[in-house]
Amino acid sequence: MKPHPKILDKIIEAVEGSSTICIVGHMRPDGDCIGSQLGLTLALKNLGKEVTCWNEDSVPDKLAFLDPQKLVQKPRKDREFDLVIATDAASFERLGATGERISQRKLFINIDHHASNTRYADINWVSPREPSTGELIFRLLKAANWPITPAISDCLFTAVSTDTGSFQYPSTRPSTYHVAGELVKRGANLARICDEVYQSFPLARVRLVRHMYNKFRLVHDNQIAYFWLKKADYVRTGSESNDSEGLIDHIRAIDPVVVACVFEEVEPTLTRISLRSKSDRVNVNHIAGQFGGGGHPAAAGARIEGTPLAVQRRVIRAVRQALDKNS
Ligand SMILES: [Mn+2]
Repeated sequence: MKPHPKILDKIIEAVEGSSTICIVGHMRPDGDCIGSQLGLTLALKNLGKEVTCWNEDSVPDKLAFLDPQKLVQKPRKDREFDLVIATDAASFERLGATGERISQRKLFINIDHHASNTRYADINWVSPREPSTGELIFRLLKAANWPITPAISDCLFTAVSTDTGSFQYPSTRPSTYHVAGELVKRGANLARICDEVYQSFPLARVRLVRHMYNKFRLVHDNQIAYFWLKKADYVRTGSESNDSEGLIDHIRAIDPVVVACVFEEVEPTLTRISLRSKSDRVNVNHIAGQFGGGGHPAAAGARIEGTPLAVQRRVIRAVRQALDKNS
């Protein structure tokens, strides 16, 4: 094993010197966020720490199997903590309402892999070459010699698997497979995880997928694919915002498509965009950055004010420009 970075010693020391610890994550949590939050929560509970795990939004249904004890809870008022650790949250704003609830703390640690991370805590372990925060949590537990139980392995394997698109995204490295192997060795239940996460879509989501295939548009020589998700689409299909996660991968997977974009209506004049790029030619983190958002070179997002049509025009124009500049 390579020697671990010094910052890990600082984090381990901070955890060992704390009794009350709160683990927080970003709004609309994904597999990496929930897996990292829960994996770390379980590990620190096993050390005898008093651990609270907070997220503004609830655990998506497909990840509920990771949390039979219902450890992930909505933030509450007036709690004090020796230590707060944020996982997978690129900015303080991404914590949402949770951010307002963690002001009574002695120390704040930020563990994340987003290149756009704003380093908002007292100790920031930000490693953009890592494809998931789950991999960082695994390295932390290994370096600290804190036991990695089968339940923790399930959480971290889910984190690593979901943030790499099942080990397919180019961010996947040899060490990612190594970590996944170590987690399976420690009891991660592959069959259960794959069944729950990838083979158990609710029917409402399938209706949403059908809607997406009917409505998506191709522009710029079929190199850009996009579609809109309106509130009415959720109502009509009986689905909820959670169900739209990963929908973008369907249009990303079309051969001539280089950049995929989903526009989602939040309010009549507020749109959430998700961007995916299949090529080094287009860095969608930069495009999202033009609109006040961020993420990774191949996957990023933003929230943009304006009428839907104006937002669509501005975003598609930015994507066209990025494609033309590097063609
Ligand atoms: Mn992540």
